[in-house]
Amino acid sequence: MIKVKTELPEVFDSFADARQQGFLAMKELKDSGKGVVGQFCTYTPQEIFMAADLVTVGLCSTSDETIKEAEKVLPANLCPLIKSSYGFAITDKCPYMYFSDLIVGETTCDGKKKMYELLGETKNVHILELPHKQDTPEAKALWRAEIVRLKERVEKDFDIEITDEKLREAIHKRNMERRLLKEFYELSTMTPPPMTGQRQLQVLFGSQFKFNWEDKVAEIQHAIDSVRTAYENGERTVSEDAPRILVTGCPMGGVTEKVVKVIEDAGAVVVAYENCTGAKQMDRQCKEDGDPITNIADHYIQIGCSVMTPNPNRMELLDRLCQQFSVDGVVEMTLQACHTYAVEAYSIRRHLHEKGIPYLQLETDYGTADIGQLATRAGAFVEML
Ligand code: BJ8
Repeated sequence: MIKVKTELPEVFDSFADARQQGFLAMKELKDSGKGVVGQFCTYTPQEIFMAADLVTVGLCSTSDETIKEAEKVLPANLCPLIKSSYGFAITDKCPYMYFSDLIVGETTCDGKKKMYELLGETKNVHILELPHKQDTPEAKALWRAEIVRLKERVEKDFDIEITDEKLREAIHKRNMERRLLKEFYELSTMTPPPMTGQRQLQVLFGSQFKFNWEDKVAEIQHAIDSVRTAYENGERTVSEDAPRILVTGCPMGGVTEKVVKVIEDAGAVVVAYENCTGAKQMDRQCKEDGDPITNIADHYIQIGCSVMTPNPNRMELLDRLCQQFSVDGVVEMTLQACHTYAVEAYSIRRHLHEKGIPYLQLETDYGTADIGQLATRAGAFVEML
């Protein structure tokens, strides 16, 4: 018998508040003497920190709480992710930023790159020089050298040796984490999907703030098992007729969940995320045999972010996910003043148009004033699917 509207709360709730709950866990880790590395970007190879037995935490902010303060220094017409992150740094309002012994930035977009210069005036910052091409020998050599430079910086700052063996073990662990998160979001290939896109996002976003690796993989496995069992028992949370949406674009979490909410309030369901909160970072495995530094470098440089030129890997992943998740439409979320994603939106729209897949671009910021407007546009889009 089909039972409708089971929300499986116990599985999702531990992820829903993970960022908030992680503050206490982070303080306890610091008190126990653990070193902490804060990072902003999916290109940052967490394996290096894991091999050094350090805790890694994502620092990208997801609320507008500190934007006013940041705008005293940064231009108002700048991406909210950059302004908010900088605002949390200068106001010491983010415990993760506060507890980070080392902050790793990267030369992805111009706004972040220049913000890191200012951040370096008050924090211990290391910048990874990310090439913006993926396949030339020069870009690969530069990026491998940057991974070595990061490893050496971590060894120096934390007075620890990172061996190849520890790196291989870290690659293996990160692969397992990626595999499990991928298995989790792939549950939504089913029709109807076993969870809403809001629930899926809670796990993908919240898993970043689980700092004990063993506990994290156990919780993700538990989420997979619980969702699957409930589905097999006939429980349904989503209507079979709900149009299936893939979300692409800038990273999500926190206040930008509003975009998923307006799509789902309009009667559709988000089944997949082709962004840094979702498939962009979980889709591929890092090679485990051979030189671990080369494997790490080769793995990370292939991430299909719009800062790359050209950026074929994004199209490849997008195509594959659209097919695998039987997608009816694609919604791209771009953050205001994110030039690389905004410009690339044209190519994504054209590419999907050629494949006959409807596309909508929604530009937003970290405020809530535009929710009505977003709802109107999402509603019109879902209605025509
Ligand atoms: S790999 S998506 S996490 S750079 S900060 S580019 S929104 S203007 S976040 Fe990103 Fe790494 Fe790419 Fe992923 Fe635009 Fe804002 Fe820049 Fe941003």
